[in-house]
Amino acid sequence: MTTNTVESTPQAAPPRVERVAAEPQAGDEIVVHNPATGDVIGKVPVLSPAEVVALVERARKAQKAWGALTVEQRCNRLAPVKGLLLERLDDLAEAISRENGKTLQEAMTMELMVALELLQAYLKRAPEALAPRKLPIRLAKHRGSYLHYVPKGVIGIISPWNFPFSIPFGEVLFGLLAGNAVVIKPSEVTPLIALRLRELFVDAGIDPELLHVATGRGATGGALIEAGVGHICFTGSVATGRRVGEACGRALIPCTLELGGKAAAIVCADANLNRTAQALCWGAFGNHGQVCASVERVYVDERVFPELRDRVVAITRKLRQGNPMDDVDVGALTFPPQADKIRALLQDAKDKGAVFETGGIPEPGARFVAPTVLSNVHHGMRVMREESFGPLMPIQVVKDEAEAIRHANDSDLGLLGYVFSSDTERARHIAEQMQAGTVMVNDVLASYSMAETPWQGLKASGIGRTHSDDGLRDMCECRHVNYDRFSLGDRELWWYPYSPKTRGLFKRLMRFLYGSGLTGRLG
Ligand code: TXE
Repeated sequence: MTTNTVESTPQAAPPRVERVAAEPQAGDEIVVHNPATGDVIGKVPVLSPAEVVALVERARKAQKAWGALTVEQRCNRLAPVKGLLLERLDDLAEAISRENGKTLQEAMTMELMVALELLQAYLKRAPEALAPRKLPIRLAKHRGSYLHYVPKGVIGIISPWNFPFSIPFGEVLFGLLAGNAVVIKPSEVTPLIALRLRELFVDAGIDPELLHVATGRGATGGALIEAGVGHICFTGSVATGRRVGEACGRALIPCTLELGGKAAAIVCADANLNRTAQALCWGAFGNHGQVCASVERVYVDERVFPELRDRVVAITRKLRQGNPMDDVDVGALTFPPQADKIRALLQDAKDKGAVFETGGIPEPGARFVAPTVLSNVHHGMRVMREESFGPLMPIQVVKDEAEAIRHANDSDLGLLGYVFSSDTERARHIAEQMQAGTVMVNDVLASYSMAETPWQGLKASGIGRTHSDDGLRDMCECRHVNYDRFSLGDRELWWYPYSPKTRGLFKRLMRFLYGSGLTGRLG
């Protein structure tokens, strides 16, 4: 029952499918900016479809030797990445902050620590998670069954700009642990940090041919899907996720889609309001609100609304915003078009009567959006229904928890949900009724850093999961072997020749096996 010398199923020749985005022009390049200052910080080439196919082919060749190692051997080879990452913490945090606009502290905690925890947990857990799994068989006791996990070949990762290090890092690590080679197509907004990520693995001794970065825009991502990879991990918007899912469907390859979120936080009357207010502020404004798990809307019991609002406003007013490399709490917006989306949502809310407790409508093209707390909001406003991906916290008052749950579930998205209550039993009961892939009680965002837990969306928030044992196994072909533990002679009873005698025997056997009560079974 060994999985390690088994080769991946060869992928069918890259299918000829309709292009999903415009073809790049020769010599095209991406100019990368520091979002806080507008300074140019680098340039990367836009790879053509032919160049992407060539990278996938090189990765596929390197995968043969890597996939033939045992999982333990792969863990040993990947172990030096941890030490090197620890050595490079400051350097990498600055690189992330410069390219993405998040504060240095967020680069440390939300990006680098997540990566370290994934390494620490899965360099140890991977052999067990990927070990063959025995299946219990009720009837055919003479046969045994097990599942075993074989690498898929080359994993294609299409990653976003909001967590340019930690998102592809987890997928690269799991892809490699599972015995695959990996090609990353990073966001065109933050491609430099993906190159630093590859450098980290290569400097730690991983074969450079096993991990490639295909820089480019949407068309390069489209080309990666069509280049003959065995699986696509995509994180990004719902609209692009649908296109990626369609393209994977045409290519008949599995995909993991991590899309948008509109996480609701339900605040019960018995919540610890001090902790709740702090959690909500960090959950709504952390990473400038550019988190698929961000607290995007709050439903608070009317009995505690005034006190919660006052606490939230007091915390928000103290937040220092500015250049993320300085000592601040909130950095810059990573993706300039985001300011227009936020403006539109806030204008709509204002027109419909929302009260701005803090912040306001940003200028067009703003690099910094002030953390904005809104009250007097309702579901007729876009800000309660569409993902803002900005530092906004609209708070709606509700009569009771039933109304809160109804509103929380009134969304096309279902990634994260949050419940605040001092009564854990009651909070868990509410959590179980929320339509979200993960619900956290009395905490926000942090389950992403708990490597063993799945990150998964319901509804339009996605398909599949990353992190966790299941996320690791998704990087493999799950194959089933059914074998004879001992022989029942030359033939099974249901084989040829058929006869009235065997039919009668099966009739009696079925009554005995599936009838109810002693008389039913013996009858
Ligand atoms: O995302 P896209 P963008 C949301 C956020 C943001 C919006 C747009 O609201 O304003 O998405 O951001 C690649 N085939 N989120 O434009 O388009 C693309 O090059 C294959 C939420 O950055 O989804 C990039 O690498 N790939 C999200 C990646 O897909 C294609 C995080 C994501 O790009 C492609 C980021 C195509 N046809 C943005 N078109 C979250 N859930 O956290 C684009 N790409």
